[in-house]
Amino acid sequence: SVSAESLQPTTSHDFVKTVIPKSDEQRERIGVAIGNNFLFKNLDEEQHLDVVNAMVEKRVASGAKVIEQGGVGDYFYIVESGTLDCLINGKKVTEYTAGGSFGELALMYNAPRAATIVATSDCVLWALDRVAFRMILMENTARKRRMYDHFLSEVPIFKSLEPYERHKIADALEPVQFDDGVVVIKENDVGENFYLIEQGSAIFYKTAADGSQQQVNRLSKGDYFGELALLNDKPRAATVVADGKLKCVTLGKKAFTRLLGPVMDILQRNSENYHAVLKQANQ
Ligand code: 1OR
Repeated sequence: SVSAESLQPTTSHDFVKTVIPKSDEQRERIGVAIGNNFLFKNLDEEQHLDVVNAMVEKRVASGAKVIEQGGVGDYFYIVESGTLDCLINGKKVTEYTAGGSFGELALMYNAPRAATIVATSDCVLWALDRVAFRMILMENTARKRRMYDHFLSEVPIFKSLEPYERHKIADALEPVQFDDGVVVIKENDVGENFYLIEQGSAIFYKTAADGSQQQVNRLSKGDYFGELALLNDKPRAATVVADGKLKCVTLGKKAFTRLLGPVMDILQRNSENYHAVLKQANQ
């Protein structure tokens, strides 16, 4: 179980900032690697500098074990390049590529490593030690996971996911709000984001043959939209308008593809229902 104490961040007065000297080229590469990772998104300038200073470059050869299940947590890792497998009790549960990160759990909860991580090609990793991780990243990460835990567990398409898979989604979510009548998505635009409704509702319109706007759907809390254009690489199939104040969380296209892999089948299957709905609307 998770004790409240283990989630206390390391306090600033007992924290000596780690500074590992780096070349400009290394600093630039860290910038790119963490720019691809959501956990680092809301850092201020000083925190960003602290992270860059504290990181250690680790080059590992294909086949090397980076983390061993049951071991003690020392570092949190971000992948600059290469690929790694994550195994629990010898069974592969997920994999990581550039921009991915792992090894936060043991540092957050003072727990043994929950999984083994093995390089499946030569990798360049950036490692952040436990003190720096707890000081700079833990609070934000834990807050976000706590904040979305309940909501995501009640979203029908995510019901089949492991709690940890929902945590990774929580890391990547960004809140957005729309006032009554605001257009969230415009028919025929290029799709960039996927949306989940946290509060309020949205109305869906399609342009009819005579050019008029026809209402085709209305969705509310726990429903999602914006997946079609991302699934099929097609223009937006409908216009979406906030009906009253609308609170959503969104995932960008990259995160959508990476994190929703396990529910792609369900999304595809559900999208076939649209044809039936549309047929009805056009009658
Ligand atoms: P860690 O510090 O425990 C191993 O070191 C890391 O593997 C762990 O942090 C996570 O970053 C990562 N359950 C637990 N840890 C996982 C999981 C996972 N996947 C990756 N890690 N599950 C797999 C979900 C697809 C849940 C299995 C029940």
